[in-house]
Amino acid sequence: MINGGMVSSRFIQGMAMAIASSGLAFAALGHEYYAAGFKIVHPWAMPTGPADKSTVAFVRFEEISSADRLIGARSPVAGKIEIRGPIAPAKGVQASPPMASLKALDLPVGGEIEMSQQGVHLVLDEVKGPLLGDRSYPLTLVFEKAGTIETMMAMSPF
Ligand SMILES: [Cu+2]
Repeated sequence: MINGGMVSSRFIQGMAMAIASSGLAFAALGHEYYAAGFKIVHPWAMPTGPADKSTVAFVRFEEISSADRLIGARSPVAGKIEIRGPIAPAKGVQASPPMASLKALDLPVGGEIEMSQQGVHLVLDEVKGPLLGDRSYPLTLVFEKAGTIETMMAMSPF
């Protein structure tokens, strides 16, 4: 009985450690969501302070096997979300191209799309903040073909 008790408590300890370390790996590698034609990796946004009314969010798309377009996003923590990105300058290359609201973000077959501050990203306006750095909040992504996919956005790039 005593031996059995010790074995099982060691076993439980081992399980707890395994769960803890898999939790760390999960956080480090980022969370993922799957559509039939692509993978959504680690949606995240910048945390906000009490006075902030807007913030930016980023998503990565990988393993795009069927072309689609991101056509919208929404979240209960923002009044509206805009897809924003650089518009091609009329001629030449500028250090920071002007940004504009985009109708859609193309997901081409074989492509890998990484949103960024200088590239395409999401702008959350009318934020019902503060959005705290150690939390996750719902982010719904709307695609032309894949439809609506519910994700959670972490408030950290990692
Ligand atoms: Cu993640």
